[in-house]
Amino acid sequence: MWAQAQPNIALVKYWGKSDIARNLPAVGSLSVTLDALYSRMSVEFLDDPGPDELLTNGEANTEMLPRVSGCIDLIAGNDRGAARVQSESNFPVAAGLASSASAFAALVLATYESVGKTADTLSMARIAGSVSGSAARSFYGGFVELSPGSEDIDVWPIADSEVWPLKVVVAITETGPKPLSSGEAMIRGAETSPFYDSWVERQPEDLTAARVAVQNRDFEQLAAVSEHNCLKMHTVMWTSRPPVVYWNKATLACMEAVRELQKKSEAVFFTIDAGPQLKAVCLPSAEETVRDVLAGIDGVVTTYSSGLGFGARILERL
Ligand code: 2P0
Repeated sequence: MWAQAQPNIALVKYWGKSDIARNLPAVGSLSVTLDALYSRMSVEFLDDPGPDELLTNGEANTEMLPRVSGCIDLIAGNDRGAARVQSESNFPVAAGLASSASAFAALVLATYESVGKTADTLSMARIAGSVSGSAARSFYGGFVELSPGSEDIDVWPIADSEVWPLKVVVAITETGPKPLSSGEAMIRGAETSPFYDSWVERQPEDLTAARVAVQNRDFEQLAAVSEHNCLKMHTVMWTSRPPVVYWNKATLACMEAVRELQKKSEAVFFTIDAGPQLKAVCLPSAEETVRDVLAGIDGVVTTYSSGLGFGARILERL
């Protein structure tokens, strides 16, 4: 039995924690769930208590194993047989493509299924979110909003993918792992960036603007607030001490290309996460042009094109 979840891309970003121990976000966020990229997980419990095992695309993955084991403990307890976990994904991990979001959403669902427990989607999303904040959003499809709350997060879908079928073109500019995890970078930003407090304070107005833009299918408004919110988050990163800069030359070239396309009235905007990849969100009519332009930029290794997809689910067969 396999569970599948897709990565999500935040248009209004999660950056900062209000409670590091419980991994509670300091700000709300709004994302789109992708359909073309996936993580699949299967969890099998053995009779012996021996160490857990994690195979990623068929290879032993000791780096991610402690977080995976900890996540399984939250559902199955730590007095359990060893877990044999297999994971597969069709995109590079740890490259600013939210691989932890889809991986932990799929892992939580696969673990529940394997131990034969049931839980509502929000409870599962909360468990996934306590391991990786963005994973909570991958339980839902289409446009998703997450609200921080003082005790626990709330997360819910605000519009289905069919309601506003936007496209996302991802330009991969580097496939290696990122230099600093987003969790560490967020903590550094909260401690050292002079702009962190106003980032947190101004987040509700960006969330409202984005939510209203989605409700009204107002592409221009969504573009304006998303680019603004993305650049604000990166300003917090750049002004952290020491600074956190995930971009490279090609990231900037992609951003400039998106600006040029906008001048030609193409319906497209950019967003960038904790990595050097640029995600161009566009109307279906602009997808081909956007992909052609981004694929032709020096330093762009490959591009992915995706529609918006569904939340985490169990696969009957692979
Ligand atoms: C987001 N990111 O909203 C933001 C934008 C990266 C940049 O959520 O520390 O790896 O495990 O809770 O889930 C990165 O998220 O962070 C992230 P942790 P996670 O998508």
